[in-house]
Amino acid sequence: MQKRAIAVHDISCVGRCSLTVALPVLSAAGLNTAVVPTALLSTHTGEFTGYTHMDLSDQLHPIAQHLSTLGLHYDTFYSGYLANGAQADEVLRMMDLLCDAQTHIFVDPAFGDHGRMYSLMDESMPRQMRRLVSRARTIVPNKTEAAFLLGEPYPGEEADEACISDYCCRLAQLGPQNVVITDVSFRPGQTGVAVYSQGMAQPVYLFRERIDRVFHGTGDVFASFLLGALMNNQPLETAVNTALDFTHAGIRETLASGEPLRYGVQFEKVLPAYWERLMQK
Ligand code: PXL
Repeated sequence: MQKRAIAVHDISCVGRCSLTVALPVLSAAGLNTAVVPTALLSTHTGEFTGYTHMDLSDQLHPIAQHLSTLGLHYDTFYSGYLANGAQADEVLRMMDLLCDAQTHIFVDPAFGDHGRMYSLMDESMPRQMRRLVSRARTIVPNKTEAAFLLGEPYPGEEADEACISDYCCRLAQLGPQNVVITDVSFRPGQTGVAVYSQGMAQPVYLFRERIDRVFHGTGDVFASFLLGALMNNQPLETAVNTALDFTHAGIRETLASGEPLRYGVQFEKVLPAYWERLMQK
């Protein structure tokens, strides 16, 4: 039977992030994907100014309530960028209404990067996002979000293995079975992720060549590729490798095209190869 996903993120009309990434990637992974927008923005808040922003908090519960009457099973519930911290309450209520014991709750706590929270975030966001993290089976914070979720200051670009390993263990203690921390680097020229599951003594680290530019929406592209691979039954480490490969392939396409990086990663061009990889059993 075809698997069903529900993705709960903002819609940024232009800029390739959130739902405009999650929907095509999960669809390419063969999932029947429902979308619930948390906010509507004209662009993401990264390298644009003058964007519009509409908070859709008051829609989340009515939408979830109606959807719950349909009696559908969601194989995964994928949450990301929220309009404000209080919206976490609404997302938890959605989980109550729409998830069952088999639903893979996958939380991308998308609220910051490079040591700072995103522009529109309020101070309650790390504490509120921690509540979603506690309900999740898998979380994919970047290094900034991992630190802030734990109430720690940003460890800087040079966070060492002991620091990242400590973050993984402490985040897993909040509840999630799987913790994948992105934007990890112990050496110039490399970037990668820490992959940790409850019960492991240490995370596994997977690296790729670092391309020293800021690519907007990379976290969303990586998380969506990862979830698509997990839902196609790839084991965690294999799925992370798949996500890293295709995120990097998308980044190379973007650089080769010359499109300004604020318009996001050209993931579209790698979707056929992604599908092929998922179909190799
Ligand atoms: O990619 C994360 C993200 C999602 N949604 C909005 C953003 C950002 C990052 O800046 O601004 C609106």
